[in-house]
Amino acid sequence: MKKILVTGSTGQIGSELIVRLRDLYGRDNVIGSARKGLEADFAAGPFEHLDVQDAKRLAELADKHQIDTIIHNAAMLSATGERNPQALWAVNMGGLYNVLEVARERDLKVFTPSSIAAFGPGTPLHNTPQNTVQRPTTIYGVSKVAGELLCDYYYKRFGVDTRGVRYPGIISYKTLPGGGTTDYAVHIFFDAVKKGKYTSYIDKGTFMDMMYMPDAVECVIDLMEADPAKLKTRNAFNVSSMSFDPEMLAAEIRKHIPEFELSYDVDPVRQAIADSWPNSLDVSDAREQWGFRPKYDLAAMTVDMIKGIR
Ligand code: AKB
Repeated sequence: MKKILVTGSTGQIGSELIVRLRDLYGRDNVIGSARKGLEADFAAGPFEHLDVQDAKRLAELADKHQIDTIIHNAAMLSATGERNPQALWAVNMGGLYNVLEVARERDLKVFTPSSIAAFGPGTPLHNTPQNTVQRPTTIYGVSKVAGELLCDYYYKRFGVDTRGVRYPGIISYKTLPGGGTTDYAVHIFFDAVKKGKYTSYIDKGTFMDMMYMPDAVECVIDLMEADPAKLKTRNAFNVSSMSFDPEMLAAEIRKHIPEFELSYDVDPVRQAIADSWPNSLDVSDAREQWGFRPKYDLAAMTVDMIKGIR
């Protein structure tokens, strides 16, 4: 990667990823982009307004900046998607299609994240394999399965160097998530530190995969720098570094904030989504093919989160 365009660079993952990319590849070699109206830090490095549904503008930016890689993060998440499925399809699928077409025409590399949402009922819940049943029940999940297949197709049919991971819930104290089902695992830390209590919209006993932001950022770089000959999987790799339910997370937080209280007010929409997702992923393909080695487990992440928020 020499000249990188990051879409959705003001979002939860995009805004932290771009900082690391600029450290590694040089400030002026990493172009941030987001829709007009989203807060952009123009002082931090080159930034362009881009709605990924606008194919012409995307192509113009690729040419203007002589891009060789697109890291395509712009997307709507699971809970927001259920409120407006039509908009999600237009943004997630329209955006990815435009990115792949621009990449095909210019021989660019593409990273695009899939998600644990690409799984659904019928998928093995524990140690979910890389290749298994994918019958999601959310529009977000449907867009992720379609996106994985589209990336696979562009790789096989046109030779576009497409790479991706299935992100679990991503936890950070620097940027807040928006519109996801796993967001509770971020909010709980802020409320624990600031109020000493949290009301969870996800029920006890609901396990989901999670990852700490520094590992989520590093895995994009590791995957994009991996030797293409070693990558057998072109749809999206299972990645995860921990799996917990709200009770387990609360118990870890109580090691640092003993008075922390957890209560529940379950949201049926997000609970149904969480219930349809795996409890824990098998990440062995990512380990074997490009050396995925996350650094943070639940204990290490909890220490860092609480320190960061305080
Ligand atoms: C969401 O909850 O929608 C996302 C995801 C797992 O893709 N965090």
